[in-house]
Amino acid sequence: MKQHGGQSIVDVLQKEGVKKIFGVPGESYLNVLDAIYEQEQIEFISTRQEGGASFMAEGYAKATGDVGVCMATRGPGATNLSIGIHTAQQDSTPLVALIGQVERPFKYREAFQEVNYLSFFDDLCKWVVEIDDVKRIPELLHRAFHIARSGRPGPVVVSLPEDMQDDFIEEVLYEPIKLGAVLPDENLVKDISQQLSEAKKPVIIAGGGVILSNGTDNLVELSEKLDIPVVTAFRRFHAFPNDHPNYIGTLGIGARESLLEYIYNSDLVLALGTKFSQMTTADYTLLNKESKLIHVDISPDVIGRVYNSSTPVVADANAFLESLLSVVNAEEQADRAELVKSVNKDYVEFSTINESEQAEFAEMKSILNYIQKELPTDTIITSDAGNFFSWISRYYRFIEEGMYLGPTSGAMGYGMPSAIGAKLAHPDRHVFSFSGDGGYMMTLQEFETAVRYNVPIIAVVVNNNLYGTIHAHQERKFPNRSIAIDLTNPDFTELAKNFGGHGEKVTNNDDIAGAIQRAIEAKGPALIEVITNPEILSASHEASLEK
Ligand SMILES: Cc1ncc(C[n+]2csc(CCOP(=O)(O)OP(=O)(O)O)c2C)c(N)n1
Repeated sequence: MKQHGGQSIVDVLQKEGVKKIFGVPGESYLNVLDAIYEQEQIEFISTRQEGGASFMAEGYAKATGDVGVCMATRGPGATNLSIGIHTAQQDSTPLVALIGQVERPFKYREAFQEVNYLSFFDDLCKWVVEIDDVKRIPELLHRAFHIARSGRPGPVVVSLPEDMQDDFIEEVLYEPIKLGAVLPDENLVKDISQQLSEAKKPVIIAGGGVILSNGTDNLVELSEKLDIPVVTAFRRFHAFPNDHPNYIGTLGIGARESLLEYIYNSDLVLALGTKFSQMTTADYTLLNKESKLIHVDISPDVIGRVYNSSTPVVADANAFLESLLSVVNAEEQADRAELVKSVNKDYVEFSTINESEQAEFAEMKSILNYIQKELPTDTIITSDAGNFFSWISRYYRFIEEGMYLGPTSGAMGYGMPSAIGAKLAHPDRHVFSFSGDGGYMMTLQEFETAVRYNVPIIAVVVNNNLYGTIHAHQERKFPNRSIAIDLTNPDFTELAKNFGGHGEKVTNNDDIAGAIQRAIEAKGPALIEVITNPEILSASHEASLEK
């Protein structure tokens, strides 16, 4: 049977199991849209800006563990889309971005909206491919999915010249490429088991690779068998249950000094599926050159990039854990029980919320406390970058099926669109996004997308009328010389209502429970504006004032 290019593209997407595409429609890919019209498996979620679309696809991918798909038209659409592509790259999230391109005979003339994607996206993703022959759609598009999800996952950009989509091909038999797990060398695993059993002060750093490979249960078992404490990498909280007695906290912004000291002085570090980002490593100061480092990652490119590991292992994190569990002997371990207890105690003290009597403002910790205590443990939290995040990082405990989706890229504007992606993936779970007033205003138009598709997210906007993080940086570096940080805002409550959603304002702690319950009962998109004390810059600042 003959298909035009658009039909062939949609055929591949169906075979890859795609259910949602997030994008802004454009005239450069009408054939693809028309082919989507013809079928039922894939829903096109039409967003208000391509940045929102790429964040939704990225959040959807993180929430499902499979490839997210977004779409944009030529130049202006493509450049708008790029923020989510950068985030997927830094976060190792599998994403395929399909982008329309100018007609093949018009290329290289700076034709209408022309951008050379090969150079533009070169540093932003794993692979950029332009399909200029309709016959190669099945081969190249399946390969795009394969590259996005294999090895260290990441984004792939697929450029689709408009006229190529008009060409016809015979339907081609070509199937998705599915790989088995990358297994570790057995002898190496035995050696590692020996090293771990002898270590006096070891630590396990759990990164995104543990989440992507579904390795959390095996990591819990290993940590219990060997009595080794576990720390999570920046914004990878749910790689390990935060209420486990072997959990000792998270790395990144606001990591406690005693935790950094503990890791620096460890004699053996087992790093699982982490790239040792600048944030995770506190500007590359995390590890001591004397410590042994067993670095397990699915990608050889990651190994040795930041730290020279004494035992490098190329393997899928979960496959490695399974292999290690089959050889470790729980009886033959150095005695570490007291050590684990004391570092965990330190974490629990640091992260326990003292209930507050504060009546003048609402407090982030009281909101988090409510969600944590009153809502199911599988609640999903997403966030932007911003100072308000320091409370999530310090106080919220991700346990059982609980999930955090946040940009390790530090992209503002991520929280609410990614929550939409997550809620579409898990309609029966509560999904809260947290943003500052600065970040929320970067993608607020996507609240309308949530209303149009009736996606009942709860968007929490922490309003201090300030680019607070930058204010805090300025106070540290150039005290009393604030510039460019003051904001005025619309009435967020009215804004949400104008969009057709539910909105309310929380000005003190007593309002929190009612506001969250009403937001849930609204059964549609809801916004809760939270008025916090603008004098308090972060969770650590607040904690220092309480002392
Ligand atoms: C897209 C983007 N632009 C700029 C920045 C730099 N930046 C980091 S935090 C921040 C201010 C955040 O303000 P807000 O969202 O109101 O949160 P707050 O820090 O006040 O809690 C800025 C401008 C960024 N991280 N991302």
